[in-house]
Amino acid sequence: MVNDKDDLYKRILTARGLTEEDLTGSIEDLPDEALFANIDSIAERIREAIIQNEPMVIFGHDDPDGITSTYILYQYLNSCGYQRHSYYIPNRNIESHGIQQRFIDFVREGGFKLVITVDNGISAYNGVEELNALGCDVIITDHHLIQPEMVPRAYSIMNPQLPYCQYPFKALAGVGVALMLIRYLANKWEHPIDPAAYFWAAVGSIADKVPMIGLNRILVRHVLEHFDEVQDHTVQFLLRNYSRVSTITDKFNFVTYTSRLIATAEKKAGITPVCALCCNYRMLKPDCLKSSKNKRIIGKASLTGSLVFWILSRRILWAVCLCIMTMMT
Ligand SMILES: [Mn+2]
Repeated sequence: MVNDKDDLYKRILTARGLTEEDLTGSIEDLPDEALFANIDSIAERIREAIIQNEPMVIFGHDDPDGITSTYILYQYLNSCGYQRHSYYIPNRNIESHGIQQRFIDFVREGGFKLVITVDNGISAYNGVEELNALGCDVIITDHHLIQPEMVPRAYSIMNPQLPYCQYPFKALAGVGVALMLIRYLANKWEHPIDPAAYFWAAVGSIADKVPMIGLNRILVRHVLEHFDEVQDHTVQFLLRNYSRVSTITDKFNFVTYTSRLIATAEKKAGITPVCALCCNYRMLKPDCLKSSKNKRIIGKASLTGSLVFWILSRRILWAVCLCIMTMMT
């Protein structure tokens, strides 16, 4: 009987493409981030930017994976006390994918000296050339496949798909790569990561539909096991509007619910991710709601509040009610 059970267990694992380690590994077992090619030069360049107080901008892909990547890197640098970093996510209603003229103009006008791409950039050869011509260093962090003829001449590139990259787990989402960068910085600078970064990395990874094996699975399980440590305002806000979360299944459902909200918002929301990231929902006025569909708003606002608004923007009426209540108080 025992053998039958063992056999069944192994068959289930095989059918799902899993190994025993996928189910037992912990966050402490993750590969050393130092195995990422170029990561040390990237950390050094970011440290230099912080020490020199250089203006830096995070350029994110306009999908849930890119939004969460931008969010966790921005928040980590915030937690380090850095105050000159900003972010830019193209508005898919009016801009094409990748580094386009609008962003190059934004960098020129803002006098940015460093661009860090998250979840995109590995094939932005021309865009990086133009940024280089402005005297701006570009760090690429990405997980997309390499097209050798398109690899930009960037300051440095972090991507597990690089042929010379020794990092063993290749199926990371863009936000997984961003998280590994943050983990490396946290280790090097002895400055802890907010547990919420793991939560958003799990959400972004699920939304990006990366295979739930190896590191990705460990990440999601870590979040479920340490769910109560996540004090992020956005998560707390969403939880207040969600049914009771007590069992591990409730927690898993909440993580997948959040990833679906983001994915749905990204596909259907008239209010685009960039507007949502840049508008603090508490400051939102009906005019902004009306115009935000086609207007690109760039700025440095409360990312936490704005992520809440963005998620809520799936429920426009709800957001309008919030605005009215805010104006009345
Ligand atoms: Mn992605």
